Amino acid sequence: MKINWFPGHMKKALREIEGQLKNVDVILYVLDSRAPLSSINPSLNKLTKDKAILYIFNKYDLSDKERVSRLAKDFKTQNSDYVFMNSTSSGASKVIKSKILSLSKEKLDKAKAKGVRAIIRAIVIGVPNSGKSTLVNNLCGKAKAVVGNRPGVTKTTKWLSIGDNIEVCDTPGTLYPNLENQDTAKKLYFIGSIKDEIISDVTLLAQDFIDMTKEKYYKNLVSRYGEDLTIETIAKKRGYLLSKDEYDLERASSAVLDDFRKGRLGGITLD
Ligand SMILES: Nc1nc2c(ncn2[C@@H]2O[C@H](COP(=O)(O)OP(=O)(O)OP(=O)(O)O)[C@@H](O)[C@H]2O)c(=O)[nH]1
Ligand SMILES: [Mg+2]
Repeated sequence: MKINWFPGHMKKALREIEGQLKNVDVILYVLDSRAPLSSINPSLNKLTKDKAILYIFNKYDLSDKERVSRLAKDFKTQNSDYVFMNSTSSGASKVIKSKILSLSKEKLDKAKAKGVRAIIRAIVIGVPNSGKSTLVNNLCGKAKAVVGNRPGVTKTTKWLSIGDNIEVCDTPGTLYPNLENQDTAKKLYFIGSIKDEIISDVTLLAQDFIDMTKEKYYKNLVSRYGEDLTIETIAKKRGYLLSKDEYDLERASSAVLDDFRKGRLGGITLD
């Protein structure tokens, strides 16, 4: 089974983002810290190339912090910076405002020299469900954008003022037309960026998740499921039955992925 999800609203959103990028000063690139490299959208690479970018390692609270700290170092360049973030924690976005202002220093200095007031425009982009709208609400200090724990909640772009002369644009989560790298596609599914309903073999994928993580995060898995890390054993141990002698593997699989997504396996980073 090939994993691919690129509905019409995403195609439209990519076009809208492309249009907006010409008028923005800073990109707030929201990465999911549980798979930050897989959260980079190759169809946006050309468009973001010469822009000031603040990479937001969001859902840092659910990740392997040591691993993420190491990966993040490569994201600081002359034109880009990064920050670790838990967007659900109130007030945590203060540092983002100050980084937006430092990345826009040239524009601010020019405006100051002319004696005019500059408006800094920042656009929030990232894969579905990475926490873009939650971050925007955190920056606003108010629940202005709709959020939800499933991919594809935001369907259109929306500009909001967050004070300090900064405006931010929330955008729909975007993937790309062809998820050729299925290793990346699987990781995006595990972190909840791909609609669950399009996945037909959850059992196979949940076993893949265990196999992908068991080397580095063996202790995390064993402390929740025991030594035998197969979906069948997990279904048996939990008493998930379809009938008297058939185990409900799908239920056990969904439970494993839900454990990961809710952070019940501890901090894990798949990249
Ligand atoms: N633990 C944790 N959860 C977060 C964080 N940021 C967002 N969430 C949760 O992630 C889920 C998705 O958040 P949204 O803000 O709707 O994500 P989005 O990127 O706007 O999603 P789309 O609009 O579908 O692309 C919600 O359940 C949030 O509460 C974070 O930093 N840590
Ligand atoms: Mg959203």
